[in-house]
Amino acid sequence: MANHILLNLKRAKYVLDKNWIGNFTQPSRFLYPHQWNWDSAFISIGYSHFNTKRAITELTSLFNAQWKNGMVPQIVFTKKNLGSYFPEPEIWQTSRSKFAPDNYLTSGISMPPIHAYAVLKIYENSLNKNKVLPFIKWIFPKLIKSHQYFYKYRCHDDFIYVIHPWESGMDNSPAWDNILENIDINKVTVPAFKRKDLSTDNAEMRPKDSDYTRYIYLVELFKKYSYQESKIFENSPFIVADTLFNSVISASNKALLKLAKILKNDSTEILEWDNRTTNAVRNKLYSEKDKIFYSYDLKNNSLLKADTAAGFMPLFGGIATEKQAETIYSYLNSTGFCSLLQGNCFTIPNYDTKKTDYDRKNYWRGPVWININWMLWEGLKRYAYIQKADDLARDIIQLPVRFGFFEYFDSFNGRGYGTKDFSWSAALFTDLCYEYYIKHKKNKLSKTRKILLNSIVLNNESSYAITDQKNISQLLLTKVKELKKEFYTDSGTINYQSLQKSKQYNEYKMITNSLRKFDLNMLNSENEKKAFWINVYNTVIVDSIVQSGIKTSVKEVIGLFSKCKYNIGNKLFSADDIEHGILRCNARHAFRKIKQFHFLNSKKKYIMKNLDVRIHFALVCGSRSCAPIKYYSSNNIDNDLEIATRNFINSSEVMVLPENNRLLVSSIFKWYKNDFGGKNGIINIILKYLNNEEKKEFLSNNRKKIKIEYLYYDWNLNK
Ligand code: 2M8
Repeated sequence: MANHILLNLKRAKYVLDKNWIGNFTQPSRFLYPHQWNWDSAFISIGYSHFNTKRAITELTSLFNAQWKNGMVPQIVFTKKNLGSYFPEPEIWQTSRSKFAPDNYLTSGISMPPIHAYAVLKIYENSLNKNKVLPFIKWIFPKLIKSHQYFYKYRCHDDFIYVIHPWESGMDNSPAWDNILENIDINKVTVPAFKRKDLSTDNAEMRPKDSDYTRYIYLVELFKKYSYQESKIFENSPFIVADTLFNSVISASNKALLKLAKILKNDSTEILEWDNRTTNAVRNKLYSEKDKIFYSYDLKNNSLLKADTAAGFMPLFGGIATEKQAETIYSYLNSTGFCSLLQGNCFTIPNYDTKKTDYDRKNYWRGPVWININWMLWEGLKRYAYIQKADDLARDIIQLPVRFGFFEYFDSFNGRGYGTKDFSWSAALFTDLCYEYYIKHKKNKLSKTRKILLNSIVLNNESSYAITDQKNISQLLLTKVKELKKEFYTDSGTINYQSLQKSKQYNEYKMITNSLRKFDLNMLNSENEKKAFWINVYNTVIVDSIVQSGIKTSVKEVIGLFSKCKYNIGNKLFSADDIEHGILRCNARHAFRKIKQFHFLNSKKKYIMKNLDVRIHFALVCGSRSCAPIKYYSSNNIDNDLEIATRNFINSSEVMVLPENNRLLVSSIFKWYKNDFGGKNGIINIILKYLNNEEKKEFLSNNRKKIKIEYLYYDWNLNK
């Protein structure tokens, strides 16, 4: 595991420790000094990996302040910090409600109920499940009660509705603009107030005063009706079926089902909730034309057409049908939201960057949020959009590593905005590091890591498919194409499990066996050789993974690249032989001191005459950070390598950040720095292929000033 991950995990822990005040964690020490509803859930997910006790205390504190009707409040105030936030208890006056808790000061609204989801994570991540069980038993009825509250008091046409932008979590989302603008603020008296969230340099990141007037207008209205739900529903202008909120409750319903199973409790009611929400969202909030889900204004019976990240959240809730998922994915993975091949942006901004009112700094109107990315990451995995999920995960990790644990980030230059040392950024960063590195290392690698001491010949069976040598390479490539069609997903990843069991793989093996009789002298031109060896490299890797039963990462087997070999024309070739020996013209492996082929090695005669650095964007080492796998033909090899290189350089593996004088690039550039010709060579190749003219100009004018940093390499399997 990269050292910088360990170092930054420590930093994340430091942020959480600093914000921990004994029984809960402040979202941030100055801007948000009390306990927040969904923040606590996200934070507890971070703790669940290294401090179960704290994760439990965090949620226990929140649920201790649960209202008598089941509502979990948006804010639980800490007496000793009163006076530093607005609005505080004297504005909320929650004692006007008969349901307010007796011994706690809280606000009078709620937030997206992600707690059941968090509780399940705490259980799943705990090393001693029996120790956690009493907490699960304690909190389960409270979680049920909190969902019952929504389905009983806050449900209309099967939608759970929110009564305040603060309840949605996305306070000043463009989705609320119309409703807020149309509020006649003279209907309820709004007292004079003084905001506490503004400092000398953050006004452009925070909501406007006119928004705050409306926020407080709504609070005054709630007070006027003593927080009675039916009165609020009748009289308030803000009654919204929020797509994010309904997706979150749906994800939590599904978590509740799992918790009920663990506790052997009845789950009929939960199932019924989940069906109601799922059907309502699927049928009424989806716009096939706009490729997104919208929130719905229940007062005016109209969709709130703002293309925000909330519109993709039905992936997180497991609500979208496969067809809907496919459609919204095509928008989620488009340039408006920083697509996979776009490059030079961090994914996903909270609002379509192409909209005229997209605002890269203003919170909830454009920047990238770690919690939203995290939920979408979970959702994308649920629907098997693995490459995109990894892309989001990478940015959840990269952004804090490069720019600090900020509240939100600029999608185009990564700059952190809002408050510093923000708790959920640290917590969810921690979660992803554990998911991608630590757990993987502890649970999977250490148990299964094998060392290959002797060579394994992968094509060593007696069955041959062909006797006509001339056709072998052609056939092999056709078969690769066939396998690709069948088992490689659109995003370039491979479904290894089904591949292994397939008829096609058996047929493919018969061809690889025929390679034993292949006469390498038949490869005449450099192009023929290049295409042949790239394809063989990509197939020997697939075969090595399949045959050594790798489950999570090529790192599970030490020696995979050097000991798994193909017999080709009676000579054994490992992936290292092909890459460093042949294609890189007998160079050194990135981590070794000597050249691949010893001076007496008979394979030296197959070495390419010239190194074509573009091979680095075509060789697929079976990991998530590699280029997507493709078939290369000798006729088109030049063009194909041009495309592969252009795709790679314009993907998120290369980021030019003028504001910071930084160039973030894939670790491939670090390992093969010499192949590229050092720092200058790296800049040259990027300049040659980069599409974005502005960034190109910056790069060429600032060669000396620019600092190159390397992105972390994800060695997890590209399955
Ligand atoms: C922000 O909202 C609070 C009000 O709840 C505020 O601006 O004062 C939002 O980002 C919200 O989602 C978040 O839970 C809260 C605390 O981090 O801050």
